[in-house]
Amino acid sequence: MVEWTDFERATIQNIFGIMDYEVVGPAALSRCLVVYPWTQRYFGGFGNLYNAAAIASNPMVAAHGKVVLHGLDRAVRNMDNIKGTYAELSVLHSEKLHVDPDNFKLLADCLTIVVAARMGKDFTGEVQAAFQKFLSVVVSSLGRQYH
Ligand code: HNI
Repeated sequence: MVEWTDFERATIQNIFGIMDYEVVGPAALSRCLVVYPWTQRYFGGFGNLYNAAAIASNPMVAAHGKVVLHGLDRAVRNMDNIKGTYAELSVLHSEKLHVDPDNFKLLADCLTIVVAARMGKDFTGEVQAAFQKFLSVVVSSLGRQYH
């Protein structure tokens, strides 16, 4: 079981509390699709992903970015049982969607970059450490079904 300090808990609650889901979700998923183009293969039904501008203005990418971010909400609300919280989602991504679990980390890194850019100087090393720890637990829990 993962132990969280009061600072880590407060930091994660705060980041998600001030999060603009409408902007951050789409930005993180778009960035992932641009920086790691092989991740596009899972979104064949999303239409035009031809270049960075097309990805940024694709409404299906934007909608799915929000879905993913709201998926992270569940972990925020259940910080003491993230593995259990994601049991079903892990099965879905492995058995049905066949998403290579390495990609979870790539999307998490894109989210970190988007959050860091928005928080500016408030994104201190300690805040980053808490956020990365949270995301690494998420990534490991989503990948659990694969191990
Ligand atoms: Ni992911 C569907 C959450 C990473 C590809 N994904 C979902 C859904 C949630 C979700 C929630 C909706 C499930 C449902 O309909 O019941 N995904 C998450 C989270 C992460 C993540 C929390 C990691 C932070 N997903 C990824 C990655 C990829 C990915 C890295 C591929 C590169 N996900 C998908 C695809 C779907 C999906 C594909 C189905 C999309 C659709 O609607 O067709």
